[in-house]
Amino acid sequence: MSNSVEHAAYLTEQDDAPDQELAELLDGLRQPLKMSSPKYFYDERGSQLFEQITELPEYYLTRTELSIMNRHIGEMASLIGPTASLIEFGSGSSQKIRLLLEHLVDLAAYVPVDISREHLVASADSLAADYPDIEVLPVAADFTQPFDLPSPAVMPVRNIVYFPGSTIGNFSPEAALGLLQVMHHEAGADGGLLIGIDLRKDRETLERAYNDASGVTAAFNLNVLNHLNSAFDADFNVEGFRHLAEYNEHEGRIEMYLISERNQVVSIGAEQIRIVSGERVLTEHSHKYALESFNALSAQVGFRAAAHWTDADERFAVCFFERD
Ligand code: AVJ
Repeated sequence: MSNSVEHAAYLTEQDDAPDQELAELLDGLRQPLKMSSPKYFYDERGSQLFEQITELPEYYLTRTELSIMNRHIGEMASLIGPTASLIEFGSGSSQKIRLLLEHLVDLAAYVPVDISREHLVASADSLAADYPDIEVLPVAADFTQPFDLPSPAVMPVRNIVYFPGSTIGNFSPEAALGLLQVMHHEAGADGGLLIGIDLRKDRETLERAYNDASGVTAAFNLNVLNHLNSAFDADFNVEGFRHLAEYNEHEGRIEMYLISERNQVVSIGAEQIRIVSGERVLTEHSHKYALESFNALSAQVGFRAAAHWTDADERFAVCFFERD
C-alpha cells in the first residue's frame, strides 16, 4: 500500500552495523557456555510463533497483562494525563498499544521503537490508518542505547515510556538497570514509565509456560537456528538440537536452551564452531521479579513507584513510575 512509502520517508533508522552483529554472535558462541541473543527469536517466522505462544493456555503472561490493562486503563490514563507522547520500547506487532491509544487523552504522538524495521513499518501503517488523529513516528533502533526522539507536530506535555510484555525479563538485573537508565533519559523531565513485569511464582507454573504441550515454544526456540542460518550464512542443523526451558530458582529466571543431540561442527561464514553432544546453547533468560525488588531497581535510576496493578493471583504486574 502507498502508506508504506509514506512511513518509510520519516522512519528514523538507527540500526547496528552487520559486522558488529556477527562479531557479537561469534563472541557469544565462543564462551564456555555458548549463547545467542534473544533478539534472534524474532524473524518473520519467529514473530508469528511468538504470537501463537501468547495464545497458549500455559502462557499466562500476555492474557494476564491484557486483563490488567483492560480493568485499570481509566486509572492509567488519568495518571498519565493529557497530551503525552507515548514511546513504546520493542513495539513488535503493537496489539496492547491500541487500548492506550484509545484511552489516552489528546495524545501528542505515538513513537514505536523497534529493532525490526519490517515489523515497525507494517504496524505503524495499520495504526496510522486506524487512528488518523494520532501522529505515529516510528524509530528503528536498538533501544538498549540512547536514541534521538523525533519531534511531534504537537508539543508533548510529557513523555511516557511504555514497555509491556515483561520483555525487561530478557535482561539481567544489571542490564535492566542500564535499560531503565535509557528509559529514564528518554522519558525526560516529568516523564513516566508504564511497564509490565512477570512476578515470581511457583516453578511448575513457570516451567509449564515455557514448555507448552503443543511444542510451540520448542519451535520458537529452534527457529533461532534458521534465523542465524539465513542472517549469517551459517549451517546449523535444526534437527541436531532440542528445546529445554528450566526455572533457575536461585536467579529467579527461566533459562531457555538448545541442547545439541550430537557432536557437530557449525560454520558461520568463514568461522567454525564445535559443539559437543549434550552441550547447551543459551538462547534466553526470562527474569521474574518480586514487586519490591523491581521498585528498588527502578529507584536506583530515579524512577519513583507511583502505582501498580496486578491480577488476583499476583502472577503479573503493570507498574507506573514517575521521574523524581
Ligand atoms: C517476550 C521476553 C516476554 O520471556 O516470556 C516466550 C519470550 N520466550 N516464550 C518471555 C518468550 C519463550 C517472552 N518475552
